[in-house]
Amino acid sequence: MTSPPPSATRGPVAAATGGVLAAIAGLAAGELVAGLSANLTSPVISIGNRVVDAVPRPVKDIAIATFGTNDKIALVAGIVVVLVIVAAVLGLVARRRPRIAAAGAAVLAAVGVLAAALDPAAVLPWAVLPSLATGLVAVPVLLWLVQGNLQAVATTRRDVDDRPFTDGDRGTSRRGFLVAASSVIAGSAVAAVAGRLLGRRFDVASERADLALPSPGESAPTIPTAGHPDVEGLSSFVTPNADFYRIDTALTVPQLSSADWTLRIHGMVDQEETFTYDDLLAMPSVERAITMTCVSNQVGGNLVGTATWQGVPLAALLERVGVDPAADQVVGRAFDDWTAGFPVEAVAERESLVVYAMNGEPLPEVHGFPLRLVTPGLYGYVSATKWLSEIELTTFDAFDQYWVERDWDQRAPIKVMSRIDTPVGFDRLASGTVPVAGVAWAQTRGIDRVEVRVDDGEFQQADLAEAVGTDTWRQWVWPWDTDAIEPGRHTLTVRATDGTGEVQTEERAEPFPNGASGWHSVVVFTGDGA
Ligand SMILES: Nc1nc2c(c(=O)[nH]1)N[C@H]1C(S)=C(S)[C@@H](COP(=O)(O)O)O[C@H]1N2
Ligand SMILES: [Mo]
Repeated sequence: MTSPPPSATRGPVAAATGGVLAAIAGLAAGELVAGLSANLTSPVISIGNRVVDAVPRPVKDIAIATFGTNDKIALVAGIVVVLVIVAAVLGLVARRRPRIAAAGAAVLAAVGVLAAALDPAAVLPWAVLPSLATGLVAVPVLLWLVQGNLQAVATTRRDVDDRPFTDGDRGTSRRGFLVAASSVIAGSAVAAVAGRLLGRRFDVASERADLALPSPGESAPTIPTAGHPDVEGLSSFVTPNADFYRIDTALTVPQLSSADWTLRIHGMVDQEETFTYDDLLAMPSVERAITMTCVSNQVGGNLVGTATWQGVPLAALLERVGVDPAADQVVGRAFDDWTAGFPVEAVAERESLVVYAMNGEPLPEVHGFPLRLVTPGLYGYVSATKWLSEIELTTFDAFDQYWVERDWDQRAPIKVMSRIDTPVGFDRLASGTVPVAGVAWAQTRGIDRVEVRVDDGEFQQADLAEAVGTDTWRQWVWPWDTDAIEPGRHTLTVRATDGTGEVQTEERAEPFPNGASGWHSVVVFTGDGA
């Protein structure tokens, strides 16, 4: 029973390439189908979204520590790399085991189908169509590129053409492969570009640009110039929308139309109610200056920003639905089932807002268009649901929000924190007086004092800019006479005291589970040695 192993129809390089091209063709088909409706997502993004929700916290921490806010790009790139490797292997397998390779490709597509079907934002059954298209294209293309015909799948291992190629065959075969491969590449490019162009129809950018906002019943305080010392390198008091940090679990920027947007308030209420975007715009609104902070912000980090936010006080909406006194948690739910929850008392005490405008513009897409929640003094993960579609009244016992399910703290008030914006680390300073300046925040308590020290010296009081309110950061400057100190390497350290007298702790803590703590320091060089 010794029959020689059948020879391959393609060389290994061509076969592996064929596998990868089949994957590309499949994904391009998925992209094309995804472009047909606003509710469809391409397979890689569907899989990526499920990975984001599923990875255990330590893995996520490592990813964020390594890639920072590029973690999304890293994840998508990682998925693509794995896919390319698996596709190449399937190409090699397809030389002798076309059925197994076809089955493997079908399983990959099925992973996409499953990922799309499990997406909480999925509109079923349509959501599985892009991944289905990927499989329906990838499998035949794989067989065609590697085996030269689609019937290969009906052959058994024994049937595979085991006639050794003659030189002439090889030439023909190679030419045939190149022609087939080129047409697959061209077809894929057309499909992918067409899919992207079609998908643009659902971008909300132009709709957003055309929206007219009502003027707020109460405007945010104008920022007194004294609130913003004129020091080069100091953050602007109001963070422009384009510079405002972005943190969320969405791999692509959701494109959600305000035209058919609704906000449903339900759960432990007397009478649930659903508001349209226009309903909310028609209600009395307020505009507030509020500094928002991410719990993942490191000491000295930039996941913090200040904006004016316009919207409807949540208290007014809750009054309409009537809250069951037994409810102790307000949960904001996004279109994709992401959730943030905070104490019911915070709604009135901190003034939670259902927000539709940021710095005088409709909310940018990345910051939650068309609606989001903002609550002063609570880290974003418990308070600031973007792309807000539901508010549910419940209890802390009954429901764990997204990040609480992943072990972060249930209650997360923002810690008092200060940051040196200028000079920056390793600056070489000119002689004379150098302004050391930065920001300090303890939202809802306000900042009462900021102190700076040089090396291990005494803390010196910095000049505080006028407070705009207790919900925003406060800017500070400390003029440093660098001639009064020995030239060389020095460490500047800052600490703040909040409105309740609490002094920012020196004790270092990592962001997990309730926010980083510790003093921010920068090392600089002074004097002639500079
Ligand atoms: N839907 C949704 N909303 C979300 C998040 C998210 O992942 N999904 N992240 C939250 C976190 S952790 C923070 S810090 C803030 C950040 O808001 P920004 O991106 O507008 O700065 O949004 C919050 N709202
Ligand atoms: Mo966050």
